Amino acid sequence: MKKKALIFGITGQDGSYLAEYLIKKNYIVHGVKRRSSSINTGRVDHIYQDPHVSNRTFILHYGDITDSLSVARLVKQIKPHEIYNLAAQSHVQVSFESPEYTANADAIGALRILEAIRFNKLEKKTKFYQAGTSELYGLNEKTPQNEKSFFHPASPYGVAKLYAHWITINYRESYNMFACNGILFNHESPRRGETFVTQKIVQAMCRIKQKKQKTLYLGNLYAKRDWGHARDFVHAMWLIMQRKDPKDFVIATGKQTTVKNFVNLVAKKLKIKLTWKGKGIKEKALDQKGQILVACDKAYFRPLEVNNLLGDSSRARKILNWKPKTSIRELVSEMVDKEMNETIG
Ligand code: NAP
Ligand code: G4F
Repeated sequence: MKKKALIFGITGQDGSYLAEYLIKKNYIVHGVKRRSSSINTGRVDHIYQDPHVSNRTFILHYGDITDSLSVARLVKQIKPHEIYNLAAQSHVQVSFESPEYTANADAIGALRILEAIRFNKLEKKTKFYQAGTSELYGLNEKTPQNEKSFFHPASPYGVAKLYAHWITINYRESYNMFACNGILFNHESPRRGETFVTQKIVQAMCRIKQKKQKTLYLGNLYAKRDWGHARDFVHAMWLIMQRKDPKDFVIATGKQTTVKNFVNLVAKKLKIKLTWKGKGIKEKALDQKGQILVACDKAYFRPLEVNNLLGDSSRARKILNWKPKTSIRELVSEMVDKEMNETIG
């Protein structure tokens, strides 16, 4: 019998890679998409199967993580072996603008799924994965961060995810459920949303190369992130769910890069020569003709910044035998190639 997985957040970056991965592993994948006025399935269109096809392995359902009834109905109807909760308002800066919605989706969303498993009496059948985040460490800058490092979230997003983290552990301990957290550090890909810094840099630098844009405006150039590839990270999610006993795992590359260095890596790949000048908000990068290609804009600085993230994933490497396959240079190369191929013409 094929295993059934239910993915909340199927239309997102990770949801699309995870769905591909599970289909290859012979699962039937059910995914939850939100109703939207414009089409939001671009990342999964290539695996879409028409409802009239028999024995479908990829099935989409309407639902919303903020709507308890839809969550409960889907869990009851599908009775999945594995549920992956990847649904979230996932943008840290946006969470300062929409803190209440972020709490509803990112914190209570996890609770809604856990409760649906419990009151449908699926505790023994259904495993639950919660998409946790390195944003939990926030102001705890003691690196590298691992499963034992303390949490000090620094945004409404981080605080909401902290609730989701602990409610997952609470249901595991209270009801003996297989419920676990992946504490994932930043992971990117050509499918990354356009307002996250890596994709924003890639898209703008490609447009600058093609003379379609003059300047890229950024916020804090000195934030340090541990950036991996989403494809490698969804593999870790699946491994976490295959264990006999539920456990929480940090997933990270263990290598750190600043935002500024990410700009340099993209510029290098595109053969754009940058010269950095100035300090603070006045810092900028010029091309050989003295044109400003990169500048800072205070609109992109956050009320509170997470400066220093670097993960120690030795537990995952030891117990799950997981390690990242993609280097940051390969990640940049793949993102730039995809963008250039799509926009050339
Ligand atoms: P993403 O691209 O922003 O995808 C988020 C997904 O959640 C989308 O499918 C989105 O639907 C869906 N969603 C948002 N609100 C929803 C709601 N109310 N009901 C149902 N679905 C909703 O995020 P991602 O990068 O794939 O990340 C996946 C998960 O991992 C998120 O929970 C994120 O917080 C967490 N995480 C990400 C990273 C990272 O570096 N990528 C690191 C650590 C943790 P629409 O397409 O309709 O917007
Ligand atoms: O790409 P970012 O917006 O990602 P951030 O805030 O690290 O959050 C991402 O990773 C988390 C895991 O640690 C996830 F939980 C979360 O869902 C999301 O996927 O920003 C990265 C860094 C920040 O320090 C930000 O201040 O880049 C800095 N930055 C500088 N200029 C900018 C910009 N970020 C954005 N989005 N846009 C800018 O113009």
